[in-house]
Amino acid sequence: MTQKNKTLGEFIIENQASFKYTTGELSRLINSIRLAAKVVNHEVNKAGLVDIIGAAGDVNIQGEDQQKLDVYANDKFIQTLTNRNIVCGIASEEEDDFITINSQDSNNQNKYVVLIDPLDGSSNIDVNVSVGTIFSIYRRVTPVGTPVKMADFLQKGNQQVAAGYVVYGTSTMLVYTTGAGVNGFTLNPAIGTFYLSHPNMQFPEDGRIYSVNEGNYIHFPQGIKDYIKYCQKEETGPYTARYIGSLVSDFHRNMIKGGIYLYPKSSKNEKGKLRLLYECNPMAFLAEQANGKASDGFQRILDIQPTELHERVPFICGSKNMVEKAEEFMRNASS
Ligand code: AHM
Ligand code: MG
Repeated sequence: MTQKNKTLGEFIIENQASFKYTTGELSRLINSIRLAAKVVNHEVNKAGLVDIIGAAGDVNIQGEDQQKLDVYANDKFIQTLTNRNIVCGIASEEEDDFITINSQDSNNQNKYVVLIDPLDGSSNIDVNVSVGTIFSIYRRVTPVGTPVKMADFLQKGNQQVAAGYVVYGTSTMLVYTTGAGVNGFTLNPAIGTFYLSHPNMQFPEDGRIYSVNEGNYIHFPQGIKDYIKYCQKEETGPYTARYIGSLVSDFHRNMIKGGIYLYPKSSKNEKGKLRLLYECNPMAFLAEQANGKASDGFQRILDIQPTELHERVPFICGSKNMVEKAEEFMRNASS
């Protein structure tokens, strides 16, 4: 069998042995994410057909309107992870607090916590533009057999054991890492199977695409303004601007073609917009595993000690040389 004919299920089993804690639990966890992704994909693809789009009426902890598909995706991921009795806790963008899973069957022996953004880029749902799911997985730090605590979720990104995303795009892909490179799987919707389509994904060292919401330009820090001007200079190229407004899709394109994604802080948004725990950390882990880089402008994202479940952080991520250049502009502007 060639690499490319391999299904995600087969890949997970074959690679289980290379993971340092080989109990099979992490494999089961990724399998359940695979299942939930298929269910959510089915619903996302129906979004234009049925009256599922529009605000559900609730407002999440960030004060944003929830759309029905966000709620649906949140429920499906939580349900799947809970039913399969794999994790001891879940934190989600759509839930104010983390969820404790007390499973009697396993005698509370489950070791993993999952942090998830069930449907990121949700402002794109009603306009038929790609959205995604982002997930991050840690081993708990508190003793098994006891309920999970906040400390299990507030771990530095460098402690992640796995992370990934699903992009519901022209085709649906699941891309993930367990710390041994990044692999991408494409869903064949006819038979509902993910196939290994992008083995060992790597950011090109350099790129020519920059992705940023330039509508916020006047509110950006000087270093970011200077970097954007550098991207636009005749001598530099100029670079191409591509901004979907869906982190997963912008990241995915940049990883394949070479590019940089920036969501800086601004005078409107002192800490930026993106959430450290279930948006930036998993993307940063994937970026590093794919030879890219992720920074808040001054330090490595994965080394930041989180203090709150829903905290935000400025985010610069992509091809290594491009991120380093942006950091250089940030340093120069602040010195
Ligand atoms: P969300 O979690 O509310 O969907 O917000 C996250 C999204 C990212 O996917 C995207 O890159 C960014 O917000 C776009 O924000 P903006 O519209 O401010 O450019
Ligand atoms: Mg989000």
